[in-house]
Amino acid sequence: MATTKPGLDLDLEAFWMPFTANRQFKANPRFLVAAEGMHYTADDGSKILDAVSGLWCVNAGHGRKEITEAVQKQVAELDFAPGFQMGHPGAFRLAHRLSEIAPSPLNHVFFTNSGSESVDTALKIALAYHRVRGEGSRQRLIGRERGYHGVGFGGMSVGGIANNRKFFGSLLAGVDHLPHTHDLSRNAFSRGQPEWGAHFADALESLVALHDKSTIAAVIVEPVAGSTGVLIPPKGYLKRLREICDKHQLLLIFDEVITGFGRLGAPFASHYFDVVPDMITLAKGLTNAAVPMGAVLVRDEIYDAFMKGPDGIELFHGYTYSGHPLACAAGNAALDIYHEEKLFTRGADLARYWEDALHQLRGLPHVIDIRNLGLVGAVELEPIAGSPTQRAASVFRQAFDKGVLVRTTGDTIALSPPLIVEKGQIDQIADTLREVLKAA
Ligand code: PXG
Repeated sequence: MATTKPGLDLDLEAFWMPFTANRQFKANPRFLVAAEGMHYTADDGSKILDAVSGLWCVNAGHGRKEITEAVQKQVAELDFAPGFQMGHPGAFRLAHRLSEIAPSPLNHVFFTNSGSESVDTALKIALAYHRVRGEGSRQRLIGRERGYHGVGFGGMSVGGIANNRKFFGSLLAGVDHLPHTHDLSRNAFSRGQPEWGAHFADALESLVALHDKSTIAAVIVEPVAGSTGVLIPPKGYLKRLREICDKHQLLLIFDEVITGFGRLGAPFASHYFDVVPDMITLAKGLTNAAVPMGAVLVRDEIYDAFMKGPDGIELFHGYTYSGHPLACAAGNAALDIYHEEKLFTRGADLARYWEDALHQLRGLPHVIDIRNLGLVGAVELEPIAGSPTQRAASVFRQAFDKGVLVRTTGDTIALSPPLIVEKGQIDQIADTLREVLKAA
């Protein structure tokens, strides 16, 4: 059956949309046709304020001319260069610049094309690292309940969102999970990091006792869990995870696909929380989302272990498009903007204003929690009995009709505007949500 989009002369059937209720969307399609700065333009010409940076990725705002021009120039000059046994300058330049921003000593960069690929790459590096240094029995990977690490088999396996796992068989063997840290009975309406809950990290000691450290390769967590609905780590939690990993020589991987590139008001969450992991996975803001790209930042010690091996290929892993010239051009141009406009720290300047604006929504009908850190925020709603997700879905639709794009996950409204957001626009986001929630 052909469904069509009136006015755009489009048949909607062929495109199987990702993470989308296809039938619902196609019955009532919403199209975006242009974007600039803080706004999308919908196909009816209306301007929509982007309160989620696209999908947490357009950190410097839309339609940045510097990035457009850099990509245009690159595609005309060198459209593609093989990345295996060949190089091009943009990839080395971008890797070097990333290593300068990264917390020391994460001085090496492996390029991928998405967050999912970054996660699978980091997990593979962790397994191979233990093997090349002579501890190949370390094969277990530990993730966390409610974690989101993309949709590859590795990321899905360490991830902890039931719907993303249950359809896809038995996943990777040898994976276990830490408990998540979300407890509304203790922490509802915390401003910034919750005071209570560092002890959730101690569950790692229990997993080490159960499996023995000699079987565990790595632990992966999002410093702030994004997709599952913005879960802020309790004070001291990440430091404690780091200590336990050190004690048992487990690699600690921070998945910073969302928290990277200024989202918390520091270049990476690792800086914000003052905890240095062994690897950091990146994507999204790396190119300001203009061209797909991901990366894994790797500690010296790990890279060096591979470089001491026999001559020849040190890591049998890579993608046709690892370090693609267009992605590198976009990445280099995005870094220029982040530095020139001081966007890595702008979130810190605005964090208090953002926090106050969101917490003013407390007391509105069905609001059971509000949480925030840097320029991330979430409003959790009481689900409609028997119809989970419907309340938030309705808020999403009404906010869109009033000109603000938010993101929902379960019954949580997630917010993460581009880092160029102005105070007046923060007010607009909060005012729109207030209007919609009053009637929810
Ligand atoms: N890790 C984390 C922490 C992510 O947030 C990925 C890995 C996977 O990245 P790719 O590029 O393969 O999608 C992500 C992606 C949402 C939402 O609204 C979040 C993501 C993607 C789409 C929607 O919560 N995060």
